[in-house]
Amino acid sequence: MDTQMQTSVGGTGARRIDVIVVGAGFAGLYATYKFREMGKVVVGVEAGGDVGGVWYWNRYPGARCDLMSVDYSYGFSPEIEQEWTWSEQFAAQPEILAYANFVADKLDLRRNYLFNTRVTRATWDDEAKLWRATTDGGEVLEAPFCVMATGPLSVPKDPDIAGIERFEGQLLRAQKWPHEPVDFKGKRVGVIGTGSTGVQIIQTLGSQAGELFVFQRTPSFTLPMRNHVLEPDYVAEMKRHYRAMREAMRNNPTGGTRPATTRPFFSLPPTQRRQVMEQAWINGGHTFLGSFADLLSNQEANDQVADFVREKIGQIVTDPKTAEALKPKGYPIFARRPCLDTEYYETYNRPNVHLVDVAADPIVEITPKGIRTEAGETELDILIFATGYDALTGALLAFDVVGRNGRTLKEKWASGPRSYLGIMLEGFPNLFAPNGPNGPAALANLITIAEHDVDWIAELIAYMDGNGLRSVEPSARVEDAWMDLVAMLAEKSLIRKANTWWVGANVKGKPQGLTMFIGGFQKYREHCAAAARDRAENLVFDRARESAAA
Ligand code: NA7
Repeated sequence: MDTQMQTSVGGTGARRIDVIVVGAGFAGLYATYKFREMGKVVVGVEAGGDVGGVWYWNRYPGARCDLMSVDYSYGFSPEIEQEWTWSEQFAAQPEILAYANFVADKLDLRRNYLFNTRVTRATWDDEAKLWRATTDGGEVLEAPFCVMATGPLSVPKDPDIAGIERFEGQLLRAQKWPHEPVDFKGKRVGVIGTGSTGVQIIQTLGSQAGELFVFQRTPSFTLPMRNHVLEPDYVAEMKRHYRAMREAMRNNPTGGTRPATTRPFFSLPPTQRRQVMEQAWINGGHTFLGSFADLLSNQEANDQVADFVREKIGQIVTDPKTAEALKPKGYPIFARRPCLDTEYYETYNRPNVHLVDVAADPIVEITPKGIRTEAGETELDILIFATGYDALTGALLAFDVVGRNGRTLKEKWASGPRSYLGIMLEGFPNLFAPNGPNGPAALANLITIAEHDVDWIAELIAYMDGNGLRSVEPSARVEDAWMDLVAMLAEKSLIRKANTWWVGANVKGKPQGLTMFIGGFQKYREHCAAAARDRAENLVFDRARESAAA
């Protein structure tokens, strides 16, 4: 760490700085840059050995972002936009990690970070108006502001299956993949999990493994990604038009450039609807969802699109029994995050790839040699968990965050996460969570949201600096109103009808419910802008001073 960042060490042994940033993913890196540009002394704390967040950890074969590279990149620096060149429409993990490194180098961000370090506890001192964060390295950081850029998908979740520790083969977790290459040649490989991660691993390992066994509990709907190399002419054009594209992204419900229509499904006659769906299938990507406006609100429209995709699965997969097992049923399409694939369904036509339908033949246990289902044991050399995350709230609840009057975040969120705009929390002054729960995170582009949220926070901090204010938190009234709005919108959406991480269903004992703002990024931005305009009404500044004056 740079010596300029070594600030005063008080009598308590704590290091006194201006802003603590937890995380060196895309939100954390931008926050560190932004606050440093404001003249603040920033220390970032990151559990990984380097920058990149989820892209640092997720090195599994086939890892790739299913948002377009142009969208899934920073918009704050025209220089970075011009200097960095994406090679594919949908970038693979190594390229995204290289991009994060490029940004960190260019902006010299590493000097602000403590790597291989975790925050173990963060406590608000209401008298001193400071957050005090303790790290597992024994360091104590004190700062008026704490930014939790801990990511919505950063706490891996193992499957709830007995016997994991007894497995004698090689056990690999997608979200903590080894840095060394893994040799799959001639090996019997098992994969548990068929969400976005599992789909990417399966389609990649089908041609590498000796035998690949897919233990599928819930099939995902997956649509063709149609990834391709970006031609130099297109890249040049894109670079000329970045500004206009970023503006369009800011005004798009997804925070990306994907078009969204206002056309309802049944406004078109059946033959035209079919044409639109065929075209969406050919175009690939998430364009399907934007082809009709009501796919997440009209069950009948949703059913027809789901039937269309099931029909495609039946056409691709040659073995009728396997095709049937791969067809998702019982939940609306798009209510579980749709995956984008490259020949995922085709992979099941390979003789070395075997689908084990564990909904029909449940897993009993993991044995020293492999996996035992009710029907028998499958012996494996390598077992891969692609079993998801304790998403949205997991990282913030993984350590003690103690707010005003000693109330912990675990207590505040005992019945589910509550926040204001997904950024601030009543009772937790000067604590900010870009991409936090109850915001649009996970339903829109996380980099666009992160940049927006960090800018919003920075503006608030600048306002406080300019007005001699030391602490801020939302009033209980505005937080309740925001939560009512989030719940009211969620109630209208088909998303809550599937058991997914979106609703907390994948973690035993977790409060269930859709805790994301589903009104779209553009509307979210409008809410945030309005909140900033009416700051005095919505936010409580310097509570202590107020009560002293009373
Ligand atoms: P997901 O989407 O949460 O998928 C996890 C998968 O693991 C899912 O298919 C689960 O089946 C499966 N799973 C979990 N536990 C078990 C057990 N015990 N037995 C069988 N199968 C199990 O995580 P991903 O990492 O794929 O994707 C997360 C996000 O990252 C994704 O949405 C993108 O936004 C990027 P289940 O559905 O619970 O039956």
